[in-house]
Amino acid sequence: MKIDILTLFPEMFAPLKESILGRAMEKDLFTLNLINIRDFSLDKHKKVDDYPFGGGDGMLMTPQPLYDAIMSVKKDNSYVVYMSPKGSVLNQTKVKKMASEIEHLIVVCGHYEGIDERVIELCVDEQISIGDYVLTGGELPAMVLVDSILRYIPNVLHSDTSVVDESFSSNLLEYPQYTRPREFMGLTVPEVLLNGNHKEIEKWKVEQKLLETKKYRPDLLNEDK
Ligand code: 4FM
Repeated sequence: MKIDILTLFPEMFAPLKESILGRAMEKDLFTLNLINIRDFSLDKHKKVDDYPFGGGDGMLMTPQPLYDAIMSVKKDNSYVVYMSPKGSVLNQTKVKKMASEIEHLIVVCGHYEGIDERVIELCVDEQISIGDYVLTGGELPAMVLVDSILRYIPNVLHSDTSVVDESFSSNLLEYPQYTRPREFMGLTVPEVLLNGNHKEIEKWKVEQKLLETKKYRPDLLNEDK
């Protein structure tokens, strides 16, 4: 997959270059391109914002730099997403679908009080929200979206099995996990995990997934996905 992120603050995306995604990028498992919208401003002072018609708080991103930035990367196989609380809320089903279907993802990040509506009308295929709360811009949501999608790109994660039977994919939460030592602060590891009976261990894991889900997220048990 190729991903272009359009933003006024490309330096905010440093986290994507660390850890798992950083190593995957070095191995060319995907291409991530950060584009500074300001570079496309035709204004002599590289201005990218202006006052909203009709009044209102704060500044809006003007359409010209944003439109030109999108058009500079958009091709026939591109899918343009604008991160916004107005979008439908992202879930794991959606993440998987995007990972498998999209060849070229363009993520548009707004900042200030919003972007000119005409850019959405002209260029945006879909608005996506990461949850019902309001942030100062689309950069953090874009990182959440991209991170969640890239986990499904082959070889980004160590084992490709962990993606399959993980929380939410089975619509269940993960079972509790333990590593060494066998006793910590007086608390011990469940005996079944130590006895080497793999059939019994698998049965325990399934039971625990159900118990964890009932305890922490009962709403997930009657959710259509
Ligand atoms: C978006 C602020 C655009 C300013 C935002 C502009 C959000 C969310 C969000 C804030 N995006 N899910 N929740 N964006 O809060 O996706 Cl211009």
